[in-house]
Amino acid sequence: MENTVHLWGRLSSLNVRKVVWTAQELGLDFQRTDAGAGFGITTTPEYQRKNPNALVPLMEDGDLVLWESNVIVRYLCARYGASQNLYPQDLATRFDAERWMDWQQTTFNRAGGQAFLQLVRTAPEARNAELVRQSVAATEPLLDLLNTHLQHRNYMGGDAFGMADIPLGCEMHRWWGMRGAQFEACGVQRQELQAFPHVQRWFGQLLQRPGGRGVLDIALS
Ligand SMILES: N[C@@H](CCC(=O)N[C@@H](CS)C(=O)NCC(=O)O)C(=O)O
Repeated sequence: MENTVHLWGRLSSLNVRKVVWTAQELGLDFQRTDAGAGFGITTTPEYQRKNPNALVPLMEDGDLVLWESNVIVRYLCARYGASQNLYPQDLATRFDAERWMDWQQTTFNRAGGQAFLQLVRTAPEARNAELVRQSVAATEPLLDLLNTHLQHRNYMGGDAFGMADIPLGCEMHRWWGMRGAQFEACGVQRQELQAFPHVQRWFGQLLQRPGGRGVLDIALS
């Protein structure tokens, strides 16, 4: 099958990393153009005709244009992942994955976002330690929840790697890509990965996947 997938977005974005990892996981011969933030492009009328939100990522596959990162992950898995069963045909299994993907967007990402913005995107002298503290307080119960979920499962959906592992794996890359010392410099104590042993085992498996190269092994910026 000839691939025509074109992804737009800078790799410093978690949402772009998700779709790149998915395309790599599926072995697609895709094209990616850096866009967003310092790369621009998203401000052009041509781009905004395709994505009126002026955000990344954006995907084009032939005439189909999609934005919203998790939707792109779902589409790519459904369109190109049949042999890998990344988009489960069984409805109960599929919607179990869907729910975790929504949880990533609406719950985990919001909880962890401020720590990332403060510790990675804000100059040390301008950091707001209270926002970092609140972000840790919101995230650690979610890591506990994830740890319990993964206690009896290899992956988010059960025995096999599936589409829900990708967005949540990208969240782990962002959360654990921030160092304990950065939190401590703000006077905030963060629990380390070993405190969540099932998350640690699962994330360790994700880091081994060739499809995650260039995504799960890059520094945060
Ligand atoms: N819900 C959207 C969020 C997209 C989003 O907020 N993208 C950010 C990067 S993570 C962005 O485009 N920021 C502006 C820019 O890079 O120019 C999705 O999941 O795709």
